[in-house]
Amino acid sequence: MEKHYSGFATILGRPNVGKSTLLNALLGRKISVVTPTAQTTRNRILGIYDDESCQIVFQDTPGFLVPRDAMHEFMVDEVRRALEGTDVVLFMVDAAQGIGKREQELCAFVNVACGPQTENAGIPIFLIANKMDLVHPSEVQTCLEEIRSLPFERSVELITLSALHQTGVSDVLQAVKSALPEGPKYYDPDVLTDRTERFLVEELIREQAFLRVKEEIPHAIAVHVEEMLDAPDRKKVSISANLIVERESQRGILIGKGGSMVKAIGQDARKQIEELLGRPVFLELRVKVVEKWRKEQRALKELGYHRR
Ligand SMILES: Nc1nc2c(ncn2[C@@H]2O[C@H](COP(=O)(O)OP(=O)(O)OP(=O)(O)O)[C@@H](O)[C@H]2O)c(=O)[nH]1
Ligand SMILES: [Mg+2]
Repeated sequence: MEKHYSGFATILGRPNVGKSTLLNALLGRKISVVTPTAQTTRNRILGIYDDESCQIVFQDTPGFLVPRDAMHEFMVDEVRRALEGTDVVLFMVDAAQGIGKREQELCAFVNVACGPQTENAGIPIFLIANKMDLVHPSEVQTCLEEIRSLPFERSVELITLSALHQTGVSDVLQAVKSALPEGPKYYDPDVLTDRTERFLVEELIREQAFLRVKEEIPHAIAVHVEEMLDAPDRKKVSISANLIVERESQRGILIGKGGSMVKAIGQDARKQIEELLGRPVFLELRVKVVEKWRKEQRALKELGYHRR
């Protein structure tokens, strides 16, 4: 029988470098939400690639940051746990932005997490230079030299990519495939993610809200699906969800003039959800205030930001 390879490949990087865009491009399906706002992803999300000879469990992670509240601490914890038992690390940087303090910190973090005394000792690390489409051809060499200068404590292979334009995605796939250990399928070949439909629905609603508000407001938004009911003939799904913010003023913004904002969010989220579920959706959205939910463990837990 032919050999089968499998394992976990963890995508890491500071916020906004394009991790979730890469996950979706690798799978050819939208699993993880993407917005121009940094700190869009808050949970570790698995996306499972499967073919005859291998199964790769890609992990999208929240952008690496210095925590300022309990929400951030959860996010960094998700990154830490994603590294536990991973087989490959995909360290992503935004080539157009170059190397900053955050990359240096993340590099140090990876050096420790994959150090010689750890269970990750010796696992392959790929350095992924994303957003190459934004780098002027005359700058490419200098840009890649800077990225290569990151002080990893082992040799790393550099791969250039534009996740948005899907160039270089197959190189990432090939590199991971060739780095995987022999092993069985961990998931049924039909399974695409470890996440429930309910979670994906909440994310799609949050994505639409993020796309419409600016500055600090996106970070104060969470989404909670209260009810998701299939019609008896399974032809339609009724979803009732809350958009949660921290303050009355934010609630006003999300509701918008005469309810126009929440209506627009609902309309676009509904289209996305229908695509996900493959059937018509009735979506009822309300905007609720939960003061300081980002700082309180109980609220975080209720909103799904806790260890699973
Ligand atoms: N020009 C360009 N933009 C990209 C590329 N990849 C991603 N983007 C854009 O960069 C922004 C952030 O992308 P995400 O995939 O959400 O980034 P992320 O690393 O998952 O961000 P967080 O979840 O916040 O950590 C979005 O507006 C993407 O469309 C790329 O290759 N080129
Ligand atoms: Mg993301």
